[in-house]
This record gives sequence, structure tokens and C-alpha cells, in this order.
Amino acid sequence: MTTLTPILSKNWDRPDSFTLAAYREDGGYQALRTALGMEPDAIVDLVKASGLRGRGGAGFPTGMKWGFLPKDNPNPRYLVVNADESEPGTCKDMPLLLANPHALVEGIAIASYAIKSRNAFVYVRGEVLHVIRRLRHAVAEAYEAGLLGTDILGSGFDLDVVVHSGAGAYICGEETALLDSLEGYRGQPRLKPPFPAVAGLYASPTVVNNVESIASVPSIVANGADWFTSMGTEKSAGFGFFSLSGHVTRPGQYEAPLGVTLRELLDMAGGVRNGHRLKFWTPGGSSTPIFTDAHLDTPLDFESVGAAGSMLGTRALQIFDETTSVVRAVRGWIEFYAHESCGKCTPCREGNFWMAQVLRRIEAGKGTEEDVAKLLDICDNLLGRSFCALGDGATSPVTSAIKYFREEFIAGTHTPAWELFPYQRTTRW
Ligand code: L3W
Ligand code: SF4
Repeated sequence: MTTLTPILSKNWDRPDSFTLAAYREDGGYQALRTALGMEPDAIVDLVKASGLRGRGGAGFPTGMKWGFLPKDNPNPRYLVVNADESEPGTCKDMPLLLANPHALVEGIAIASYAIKSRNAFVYVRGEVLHVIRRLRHAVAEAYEAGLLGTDILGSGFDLDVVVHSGAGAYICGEETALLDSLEGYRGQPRLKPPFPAVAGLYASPTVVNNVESIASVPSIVANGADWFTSMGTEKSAGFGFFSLSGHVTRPGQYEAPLGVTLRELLDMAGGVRNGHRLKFWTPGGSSTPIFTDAHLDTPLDFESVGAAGSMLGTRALQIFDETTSVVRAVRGWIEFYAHESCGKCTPCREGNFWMAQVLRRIEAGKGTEEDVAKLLDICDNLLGRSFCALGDGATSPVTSAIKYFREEFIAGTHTPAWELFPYQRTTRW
């Protein structure tokens, strides 16, 4: 039986958990002191040995990414933290920043020292003013205490950190669109390669990492790689946030080893809301194919979720019970993608627009059975033909929902979803 591993969330019950004083009382910034006494490359090796994989959705090995920075490029190096959390269902980085911003600040200082960067940026989604204020406060506290700025802790290492507010575009969570936005341009994805590690911010070598990835680094430096690999699975080491939302008794952040199952998480969260049963769920936000109750025991690690036909993504577990119209849920997600498509490439710009129209028609009971085939055809023209992951991701809920609930789509072509699922008329999912 897997249990919770409160590490980043350990002090969240403390009302002052976000302050430097509370963070230090619990040993905060000791890992930075340790790291500053190490060779930068030794820290990169430590993070490689820990097996930490990116917590922003793709699961790319963090230490390996740091090791990609070219040694012969004379340009400055940058660390950019992706805090543009906007995926439907994804809600882990914002609570982490609110309750424990110093874990990120300390992680930034360690990571910047490891990759030899003197400038770090945190790109925070623009809508979350309260989070931006709290993070800026933490950064100011760290400067004041000599934990950022010049000659950090007397080590001779200098680091400046800028907290940048986005303007509310989901696409700016795509790392290269984020970099364009940070440079002052309209945020649209760049062609890769070159990857940011080679030509990122201002065409200089740049590491882009998710908030949770960087915030996990101090605990690895403090406790060692073996401690980290003792949690999780062989290829998906460590712990992470599992964000339970929707039709669950106690929604929230559950910090647990990778490989935990939804059944175990639901046990901790009081189960699906009283009197109802699980119908479908997302393992990693709306860009990952949905799962059903047949996947309750799938270990939530990168390999197992992949083998079962989805992606671990951001571990945003949105729970839907039997009162939910799957057509309506998918329509909501596709309207999101249609709205957030940056418009750069035709398959995504047009495809999401058309899918939203077809889904609205089916939801209203005015679709035809050919409309279901049309949805799959549009997905076929999006997947692998879009410029970035947004277009690909938009197909996931559509194709997987049709795979598991085809009859509901067909029924929806002649019956409005609100007649099939009347409960949905008054309840938001
Ligand atoms: C150097 C190479 N670097 C890969 C780096 C690359 C990036 C990282 C992962 O999408 C997913 C997406 C969403 N040399 C490299 C290299 N890299 N090869 O590794 O790259 P990639 O392309 O696999 O993924 P990505 O573009 O970062 C992320 C999914 O996550 N997702 C998203 C969630 C939501 C948000 C949000 O709310 N902001 O991100 C959820 O599942 O669909 O598939 O750093 O540079 N040879
Ligand atoms: Fe823009 Fe969508 Fe194309 Fe990505 S896939 S570049 S979001 S239009």
C-alpha cells in the first residue's frame, strides 16, 4: 500500500509556511550551502543519478537536459522556470508557489550554480496575481538574506532572479513560445531543433524546467540520489504531486511516489463523491488520453501509463462520475484548445475550430453519425501534423473518448446531452 510522501507539501498546514523564517526553521537553504561547496558538474551528476524527470508533462530527464548545454558557447547561460501552468485540470505548481515558494527559490539558486547561469527567470501565468506577489516577496526575502544577488553565502557566486508575469496565453507554457514571450514577442512556438539548451533565450544556451522539477532539487541535494531513487519506480524515480479534482470527496494535492495508483489515491481522498461511481478520468490533464475504471490499478508512472495508452503528463487527475456527459466534457476541452490555438499552423487553427463546432452539434442532439467519423478524420489530420504539442494534445481526449464511449457519441447525435445526462444541466463538472 503506497502512502503519502509529504516533502514539498510538508509544512503546508503552517499558516506562515511561505516565509523565509518558516522555511529555514525546517532546514531550508542548507542544501544551497551544501551545493555551493560542490563542483557545479558534481551537482549535474547528482541530479542525473537521482533519475529526476521533468514534472511539466513530458518527463524528460532533468540532469540530462542540464548536461546538454554546449561547453564551447561563449554566450551567457540562462535558467528559465516554466510557471505558466494553464492545462485544464493542472493545478499543482500554483499551490506549491503559494505555500512553499522558497523551495523553488532555493532550487533556482542550486540549478543556476550547477549550470553556471547568472540570470534566472520565472515565467508565471498572468492571471495568478496573488501567486506572483507571493513569489516576488520570497525572492525579495532571499535577496535581503544574501541567498540571491552577489556573492551568495560568501561563495563568490552571483545570481539575479526575475519573476515575469505572462499575459494569459496557454501556448506560452510551450517552452519556445514562452521564450519568445519573455523576449517581448508574441508567444508562438519556435521550430525545434535547435532546442533551448543550444539556442534558447536571446539565442543563448537555456535550461527550461517546470516549477516542481526545480523545487525538487534541494531535497535531492540534501538527501542524496539514493534517497530519491528509493521512491517511485526504476525509470520513474521519486515523488510528485497528484492533483485530484472533480467528482472526488476530498479534492486536492496528494504528494506521493510515482507509481501510485488512482485506486490508492482515491482511498486517501475519500473516494468518488458519495453514491456515485467512476466513469472516466484524465491521468495528466486534458492533453492526455482519458482512462476509465478499467485503469484504476494502472501504476501512475511514465512507463505504465504510456503502456496503457496514455501519458502521465502533469498528473492532473480529473475525476468524472457516471452523471457526466463525456461529449460535453470533451466539447469543453476542445473549445479551450480552439480558443488557445496560437494560429501559427493550419491543422491546429482550423482543426480545433471544426472539432468544437461538430462537438457542439452532437451535444445538442443535432449531429449525424458521420460527424463521429469526421471528428476522427480531423484528429488524423492534426496528430503528427501540428507544429507543436498543443495540436497533438487536443486529439487525445477526442480519440480516447470515442474509443471508450462511442455509443454515447452516437446517442448524442439524436439526443441532446442534457437529456442523456440531465444532472449535468445544473452541476458543473
Ligand atoms: C535538448 C534534445 N533538449 C527534448 C527537451 C525539450 C523540452 C523537454 C521535453 O511538452 C508535454 C506535452 C504536453 N536536446 C531534446 C531536448 N529536449 N529533446 O526536453 O520536450 P518535449 O518536446 O518532449 O515536450 P514539451 O514540448 O516540453 C510537454 C504535456 O506535456 N502536458 C502539458 C501540460 C501543461 C502545461 C501547462 O499547463 N503549462 O505544460 C500534459 O500532459 O501535452 O506533450 O524541454 O527542450 N535532443
Ligand atoms: Fe500554434 Fe496550434 Fe500550431 Fe501549436 S499546433 S503552433 S498552438 S497553431
